[in-house]
Amino acid sequence: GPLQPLRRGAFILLEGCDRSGKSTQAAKLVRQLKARGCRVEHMRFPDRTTPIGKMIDAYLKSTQELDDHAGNDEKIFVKVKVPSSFTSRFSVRLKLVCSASGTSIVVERYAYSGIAFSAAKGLDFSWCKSSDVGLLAPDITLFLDLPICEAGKRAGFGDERYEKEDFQRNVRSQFLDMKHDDMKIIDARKTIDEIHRELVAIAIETIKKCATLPLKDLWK
Ligand code: FDM
Repeated sequence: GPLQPLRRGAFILLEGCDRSGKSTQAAKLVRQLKARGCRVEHMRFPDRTTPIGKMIDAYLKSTQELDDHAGNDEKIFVKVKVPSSFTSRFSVRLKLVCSASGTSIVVERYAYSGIAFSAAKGLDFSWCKSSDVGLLAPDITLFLDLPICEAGKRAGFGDERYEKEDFQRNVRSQFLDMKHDDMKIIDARKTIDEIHRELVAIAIETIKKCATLPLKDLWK
């Protein structure tokens, strides 16, 4: 018979402002996809368990100051010629490309967060974008959109450096400026289970649709 094309997994990205429910939904989504027999792994940026992630964690908790060009993300460390963002973010490409088994990944935050937060701090939008051109593009980006006044009422809001309502409003508008066909806006005011069902349906559709499609690069 004809050769079967290799099937790849999907790159499913969850984005959103702080306290929009990304971690809750990512964990539920991964569990549900596994229950349905999908091979799937969970990743997040920043990963606060890595050495650089620990510095970022301290920065976000305001216990350590970093230059803004250095504080915003792993990618920053390009500045000191340690391409850490690339090691960590390339791990996204490695996961998809090196698993002929077709493992999908559910990722919390990625280039859009880096750009939205950096631009909201006043850094030049094109500069923020430039180091992410050519990274692996998500197959779908699910933007969990919660009114900032609602986010402000959620437990823990304000614990970290960026959790201020005016700043988050700016971040949200930066995110929305990057809206494109592969970015879906999800109403994050709904219940956890309603959102979960919506995300599962989109994820399954994306996994089916992408299985034999080529990978894409961001902004190329
Ligand atoms: N953040 C996240 C950035 O400023 N730049 C980035 O590139 C990324 C990926 O780090 F305030 C910010 C966004 C948020 C914080 O918080 C991470 P969580 O709760 O770990 O997602």
